[in-house]
Amino acid sequence: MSTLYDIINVPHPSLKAVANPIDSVTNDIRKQMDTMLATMYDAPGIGLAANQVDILNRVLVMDLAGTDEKKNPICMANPEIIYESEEMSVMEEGCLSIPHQAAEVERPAIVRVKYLDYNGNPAELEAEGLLSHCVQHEIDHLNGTLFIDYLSSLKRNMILKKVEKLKKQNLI
Ligand code: GNR
Ligand code: NI
Repeated sequence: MSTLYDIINVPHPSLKAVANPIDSVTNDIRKQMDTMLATMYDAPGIGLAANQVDILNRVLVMDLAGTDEKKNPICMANPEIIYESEEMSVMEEGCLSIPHQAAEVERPAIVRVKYLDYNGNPAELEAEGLLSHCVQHEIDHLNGTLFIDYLSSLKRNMILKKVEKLKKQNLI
């Protein structure tokens, strides 16, 4: 039986915290990545950052494969954006920590990310489309930023109120 983490929701303070770099990808970090992947698949979602499971280290996981496709897990420690295109892209985003809410977010269309992989080896990923939005969304989490922080305060507060209402109705 594999254990899962609990995903925290707004307004938990860990979602606003800046996560700490890891020294190296140890067996414990690999275990954390495995449990984060299981938690993400269970949710289900296409990405998960450590802050969302109340762990403040710079670890994220992603998998954009569809439910009927072969799994394609991507694990990153200490990710850094080393290139972003001037061209921008707008896409509807959601977040497991802001359940049942979505909004259009504008981000650099293409990014290149440097990170340590599951085996602790340096790696780079160039991403466009949904993967680009996802990896930027996850790195934002590690920096205490949520997609609603890019919206007007009016839209952000509407979303936060809707989440509170769903909680009160026990729908989350
Ligand atoms: O499952 C998720 N879908 C998604 C869609 C568009 C842009 C980003 C994402 S990430 C999100 C899961 C999540 O909250 N990751 O932090
Ligand atoms: Ni999110």
